[in-house]
Amino acid sequence: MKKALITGITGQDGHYLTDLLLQKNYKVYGLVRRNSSPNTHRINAFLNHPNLTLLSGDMSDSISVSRIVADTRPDEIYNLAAMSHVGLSFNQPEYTADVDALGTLRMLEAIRSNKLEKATRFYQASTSELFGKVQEVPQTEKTPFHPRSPYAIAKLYSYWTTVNYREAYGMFATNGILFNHESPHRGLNFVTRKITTNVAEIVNGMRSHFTIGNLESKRDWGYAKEYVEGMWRILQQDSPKDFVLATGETHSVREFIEAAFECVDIKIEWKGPKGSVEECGVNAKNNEVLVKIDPQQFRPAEVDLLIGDASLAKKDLGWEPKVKFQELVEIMVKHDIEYVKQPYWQVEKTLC
Ligand code: NAP
Ligand code: F7E
Repeated sequence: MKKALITGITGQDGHYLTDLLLQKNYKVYGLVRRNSSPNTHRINAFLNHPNLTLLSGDMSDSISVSRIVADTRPDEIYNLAAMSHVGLSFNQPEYTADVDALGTLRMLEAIRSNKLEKATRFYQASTSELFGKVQEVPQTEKTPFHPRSPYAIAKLYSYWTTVNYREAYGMFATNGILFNHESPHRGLNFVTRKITTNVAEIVNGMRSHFTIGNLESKRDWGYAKEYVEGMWRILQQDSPKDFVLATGETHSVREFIEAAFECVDIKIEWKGPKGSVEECGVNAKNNEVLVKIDPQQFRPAEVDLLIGDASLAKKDLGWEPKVKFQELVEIMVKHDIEYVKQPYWQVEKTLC
């Protein structure tokens, strides 16, 4: 039985990866950080699985990271733990660097200090945010990086540390450069889930409108469930290599909003000067305002356009995403229309 250690197991990707690896008959260990209230809601369904063990640790604490590696001696490590919110990273740059940059170093050093360099394969959750102010369109494994946030800069450190440990110590250490991937398990304060839960609340009569930031930024949005399959395939190769995973399509936040409302038969019309804070989205049928602009949601530096070319993943890994933009939006809206009716929703949204 293969053993895998997942950091960030309580997050969106942690949920899907745990499901995948348990189905593949792995023994799965999850590093979980201490929280004053339960943070395992995404993996509750697996908690009684005999092949899943959660271990207490924190990526900011090298002692716990090293002890967990020593105790579990995994065949594969998926390093998914991160302060993953780009906008918030501007407010918490030091913490973001500690967890997202030094956390990766701590894990790679834990592998070395436990003499597992030749035994343990390492996957680093790298990101399309590395491309930032993009130097070419679409972005591939060869596109130069230009990070635009404390998050992206911390992830750049982790990207190169992973490459360095591969080159310096011959480790099977790889980067998956993943473009945005979403799902009903996405955190509530990322733009897709924010839109789908708000549309769900509007359609259920629980709110009249919601606010949003930059409508024009474009993202290559895929379905998280398919991306964790790519992560696993990256670690099953004969030799370590870095891969872009993306859909090859890009859409703006504005288009995401329009598509989400279309799922509930509402056509959005935009009124007011385009790109201004006075712009708003109204219901074309009755002129009711459904979307307003909130200048607070704009970032000090924005990533305007991301679109990935995952040809290498298709060629080497046989990985190609099937779920594209429209279907992804439908999956999320359909889920959230029911989700916001649950009693705990009122509590959950205030905690977000
Ligand atoms: P997520 O839902 O925000 O999950 C992040 C996970 O990291 C959570 O389990 C969180 O624990 C954990 N974590 C945060 N700080 C930690 C610490 N100090 N010690 C231990 N664990 C800690 O993120 P995701 O969307 O699943 O993304 C997974 C990884 O891929 C992240 O590294 C992210 O930066 C990267 N990535 C994501 C995307 C995307 O579009 N989703 C694209 C490219 C790369 P709590 O549950 O306790 O908060
Ligand atoms: O923003 C704009 C915002 O926070 C997308 C993370 O998983 O993917 C994610 O990072 C866009 C940005 O994701 C709101 O300005 C407008 O242009 O959903 P997001 P992200 O920043 O792309 C990458 C690949 C990662 O690696 C990260 O970990 O939407 N936007 N209005 C808004 N964004 C948010 N959050 N909230 C708004 O109200």
